[in-house]
Amino acid sequence: DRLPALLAAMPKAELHIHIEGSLEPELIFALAQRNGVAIPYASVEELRKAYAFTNLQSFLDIYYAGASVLLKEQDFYDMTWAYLEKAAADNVVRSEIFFDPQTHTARGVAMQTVIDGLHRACTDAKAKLGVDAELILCFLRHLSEEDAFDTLEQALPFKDKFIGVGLDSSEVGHPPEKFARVFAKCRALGLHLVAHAGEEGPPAYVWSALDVLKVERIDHGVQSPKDPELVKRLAKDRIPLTVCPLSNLKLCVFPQLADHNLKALLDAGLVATVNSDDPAYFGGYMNENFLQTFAATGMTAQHAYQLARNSFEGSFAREADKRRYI
Ligand code: ES4
Ligand code: ZN
Repeated sequence: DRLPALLAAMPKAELHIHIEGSLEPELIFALAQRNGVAIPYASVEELRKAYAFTNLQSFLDIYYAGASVLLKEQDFYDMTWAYLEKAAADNVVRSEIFFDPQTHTARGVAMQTVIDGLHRACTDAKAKLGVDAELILCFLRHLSEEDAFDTLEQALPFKDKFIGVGLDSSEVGHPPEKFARVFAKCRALGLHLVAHAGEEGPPAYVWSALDVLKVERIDHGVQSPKDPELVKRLAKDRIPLTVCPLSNLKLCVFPQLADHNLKALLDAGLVATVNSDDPAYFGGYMNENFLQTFAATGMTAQHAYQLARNSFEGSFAREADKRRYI
């Protein structure tokens, strides 16, 4: 069976990766030591044992704790470079990387420190790894719209270093329309727009991400099939869904990988893609997501090609770069 080799070797784009979710326990401990930050775990093994999640919130609590070791520009660089080396090994040629500035600015880290470290790693990746990487700034939806506006203002001096904005963190109870005005401003500034919706939340959140925020892609969106009219809309407008199978498994969105609806989304003609989300926490980077999901669901080489094509169609790369792969 040559499917695993195809999955590993095919060039692909990653459209849904939180860079703070690529922090491996070993690097968390190394940075804690380097920066003199105390963490409530005695060892790498003990920390890894805490990665037993029951839902999104149970993960987020530990994810924000892990990010507390990031203080210096070099810390942000080292984290991003480690991810980009793994992406290159998985034949990811384009990556659109989410970052959560509020997690850092709330601890007194300057916006410039965050963005400069992340962006320097992206620049080096193009030259040294052949990976084309760009940044997407995410607003934390459990915080206020005012806090998001403040974050945008702090980031605008560095607007040439990120290509868009997203919306992440605790979904249920924080619908997209809470951020209508800040997304309208980002749209007027010419930034790309995406939002997490339909990960745990209802189809109504996917509708309002599209119609109120006017996003170009939906992150996750796996709850969409609960509303057949929504599936029609996603198909008609070719709205990409950045699906994250191992994330959905680890956060108990689906009881088993065999129950995942990725194959159904593709067979319905949707522009679904495969992504790693928070690979250090969910048990695998891109190729591990492809390999495990294909093994569990009986998808074929046709599905593999479709997923690779979808990843480039859905990306915000320059048209000429996208056409090289589609
Ligand atoms: C996230 Cl899996 C997931 N969902 C929502 N927000 C996030 N931030 C980092 N990972
Ligand atoms: Zn995510």
